[in-house]
Amino acid sequence: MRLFDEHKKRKISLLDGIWDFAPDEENAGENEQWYKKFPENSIKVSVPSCINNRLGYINFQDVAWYKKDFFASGAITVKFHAVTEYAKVYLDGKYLGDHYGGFTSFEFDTVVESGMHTLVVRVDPRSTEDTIPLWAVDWHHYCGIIRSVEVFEHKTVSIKAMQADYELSDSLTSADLKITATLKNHTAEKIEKSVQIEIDGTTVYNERVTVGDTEEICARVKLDNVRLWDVGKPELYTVTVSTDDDDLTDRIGFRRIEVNGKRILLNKKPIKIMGVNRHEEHPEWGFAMPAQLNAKDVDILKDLNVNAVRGSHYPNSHLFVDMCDAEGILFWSEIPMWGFQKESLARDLVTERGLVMHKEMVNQYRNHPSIIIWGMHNEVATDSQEGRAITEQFVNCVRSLDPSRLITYATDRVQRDVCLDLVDFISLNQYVGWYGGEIKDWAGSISKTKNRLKEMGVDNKPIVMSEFGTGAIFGNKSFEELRWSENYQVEFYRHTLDLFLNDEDISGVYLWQFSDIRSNPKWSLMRVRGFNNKGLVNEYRQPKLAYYTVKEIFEKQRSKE
Ligand code: ADA
Repeated sequence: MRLFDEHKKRKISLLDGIWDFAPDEENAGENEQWYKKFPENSIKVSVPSCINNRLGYINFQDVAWYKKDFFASGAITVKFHAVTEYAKVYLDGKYLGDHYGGFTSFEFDTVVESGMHTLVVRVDPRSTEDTIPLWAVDWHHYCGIIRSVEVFEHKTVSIKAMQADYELSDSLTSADLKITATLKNHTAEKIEKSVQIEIDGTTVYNERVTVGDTEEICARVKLDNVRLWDVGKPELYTVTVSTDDDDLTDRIGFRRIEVNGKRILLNKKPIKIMGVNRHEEHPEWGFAMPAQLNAKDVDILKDLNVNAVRGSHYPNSHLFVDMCDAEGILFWSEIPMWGFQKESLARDLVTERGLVMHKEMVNQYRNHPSIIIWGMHNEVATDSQEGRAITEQFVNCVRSLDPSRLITYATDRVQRDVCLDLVDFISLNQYVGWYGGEIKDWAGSISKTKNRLKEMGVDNKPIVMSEFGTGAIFGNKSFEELRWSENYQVEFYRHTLDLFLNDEDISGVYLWQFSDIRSNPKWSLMRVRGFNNKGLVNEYRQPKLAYYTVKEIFEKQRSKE
């Protein structure tokens, strides 16, 4: 689902709704060919959803099967917006294909006779040492078909993808825009099509194109008097590629993000990032957050006066990023590579999967103007040669696909890190005053970090505090600033935000974290209630005391700018 209609001409069947579901704890379904004969004792579940939100399934981490019947005829595309983690897809008893990676979309083209058809999906959420994420992450492994499923019926040629790249002039007043669209011919013969591209209703391309199997078209457009997309000023342009019987719409925005010495510049002006880390997660919905809850989160984020969100730790739904586009909130997107040790980083399959995840993330999300940062990974062994090798590959891959955005990764080991030269700015995850030390130790810790960056010769880059925070149990108030109290969290953010927002070398902050989240049973001894309690709001989005503190500090900071 998007915040606008992607297609007006295309025939779409949205398969969201009630599906048959059969858990396969013994992993017998493939041998027993459940894709041909679905188990009779299956239950009904709604899609999209996370199976873990059903009673009795909270820790379900086994293979499971889903089935749905639908009507279609002719050339079709079956599109899954996200299945966590590994999906094998069968249509009418035959294997259609597979996909690894839980937070990006994938699709299959095929041809069917007119009539009812049966879609069966085998979902494998099991973690191994080659999976991204690994088992031991600090979030709940919600699994299932977590985002929508659609079937497209094509008449002749479909518009598969559209990518908008641009260069802004020095004065940022005009843009050289390059729109690339991929066309796919679903008929057996070559076909001639008249293809149009419109920007905000004005036709900028109108050509007859001969389409073989697939065809890429490219329109170059010079736009003057460009309305810039900016924080709180979300100027968007609607781009539509269409033929007589298909269309594809996306929304783009023009802005420049760059690093200049120790500053991050948005549209040539230094910015102070005032952000939060946010999991797209809710205790009753898991990752399958309904649109209305995502919209409510955006309302709260605006009320909190943030100008940025880090989508920790996986690509968020397009809908949420659309909302960031539409509200002028900056977004950091990353893949779910969290906490890998060097042995795991050395595994070929891990690199291979990580690269695919980066490619899919960049290709699928690149038109969003709110995304200014691609995150390579989070707290992995960047103090090792294995860490350097994989980081180098990720950085090269992402830069070659998209040189227009900033690249970083979040490090928790700056004193020993050997990869910091590879990225545009340095992102520090530090928990002084929580896992170790006292709140008053922050100043010393920051100056130690700066000295180390100098020794390593990377002190010429901007610094962002990508994670810092304290656990506060909602409702736990105290006269003193005791750990786990809301009062300690208030004290912590008063002190740290005063320090960071007034430090010329620090380009911004992402507080850990927006809301409390359900954690992984692995950490149950550290995670009171089974939740990571460092939210400014609890898991039901009720504000803690620190919410108001941060809101006020961010408001003051905004009024200075
Ligand atoms: C890490 C990690 C987060 C969260 C945090 C914490 O920095 O990146 O996902 O686990 O620590 O709360 O300890």
